[in-house]
Amino acid sequence: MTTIRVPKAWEIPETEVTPEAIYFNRRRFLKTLVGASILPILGCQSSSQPDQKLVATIDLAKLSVKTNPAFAKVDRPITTELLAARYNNYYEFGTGKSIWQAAQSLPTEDWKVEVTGSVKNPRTYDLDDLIKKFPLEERIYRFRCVEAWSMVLPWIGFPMKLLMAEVEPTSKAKFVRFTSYDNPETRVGPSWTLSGNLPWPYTESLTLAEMANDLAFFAVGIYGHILPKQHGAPIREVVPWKYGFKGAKSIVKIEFVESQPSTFWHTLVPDEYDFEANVNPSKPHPRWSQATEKFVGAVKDFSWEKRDTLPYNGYGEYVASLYS
Ligand SMILES: Nc1nc2c(c(=O)[nH]1)N[C@H]1C(S)=C(S)[C@@H](COP(=O)(O)O)O[C@H]1N2
Ligand SMILES: [Mo]
Repeated sequence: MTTIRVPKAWEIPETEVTPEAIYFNRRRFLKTLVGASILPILGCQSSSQPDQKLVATIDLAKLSVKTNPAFAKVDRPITTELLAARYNNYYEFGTGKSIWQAAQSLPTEDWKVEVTGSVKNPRTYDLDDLIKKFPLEERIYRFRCVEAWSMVLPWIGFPMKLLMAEVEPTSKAKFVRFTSYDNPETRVGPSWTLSGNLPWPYTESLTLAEMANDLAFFAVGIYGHILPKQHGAPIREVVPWKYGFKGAKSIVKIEFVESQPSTFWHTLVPDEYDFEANVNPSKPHPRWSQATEKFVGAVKDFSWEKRDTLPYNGYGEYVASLYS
């Protein structure tokens, strides 16, 4: 086996550092780490208008989506659309942040979501039915990745509790598990690490009390459009009081289960990615502090503005009682 030189931290452009991916990147996937940074790409854009290739054809405006007044504003600006659309974590499409083009190969036509397990009404939904069944609303939420960067994103979707009411989990159900789309033949992300095979497909889980919380949301759109593929089209979880990895993208299966299921990051590195993963400034990640975060705001002054991390990412009034 040939040895690949591991670059020192100061040799890696800041915007490409992906601490979550360190396990895959170190030896085998170094190339994606040192690829083009996001800054030159953004520099080519003369305005902050989104590239039409990034946005989908169905205009959610036609469905007269309104902003939920309870979640209409946060204390910082909404991240510029183009920036949010080109700085992503979606490891099925690569371990760097610039996966937006690779993600365009995700096949989203005729999408189905299977709801199964301990539920009274198991059912497979066509995505169109889901979108029509539940009233869509816009919510402006903070977003906090465990890697200590943050954004503010205008999601469109519906509260998870509406789906719960529809399918009726049984009294035995204690957790819900979300499974992302995965095709090992087209997946460009890694399939193994030094510690063994990666636990694909990507899975995440919540307790039923968390799923029933007002904040827990299924997003089918963002910035007024249906979700671009790199954000997890056509449907993803959004749980803003938890670190970003808890929000599985491109969901194909929702399963109600009786005991805590295995999940992707927690299986891979349990002491770095705990199951609960609530945003907590006073609980450092084993490899870095969580006391502050770098806020990705506007393109014109892309500056990684440093901010204090908020307990529960600022959503304590909604969720703190779940954990007392
Ligand atoms: N299927 C899948 N879902 C995923 C991920 C992933 O790699 N695969 N990455 C997670 C992580 S670590 C983060 S921070 C968010 C990023 O969401 P965004 O790219 O839409 O900002 O998606 C989460 N959901
Ligand atoms: Mo993340």
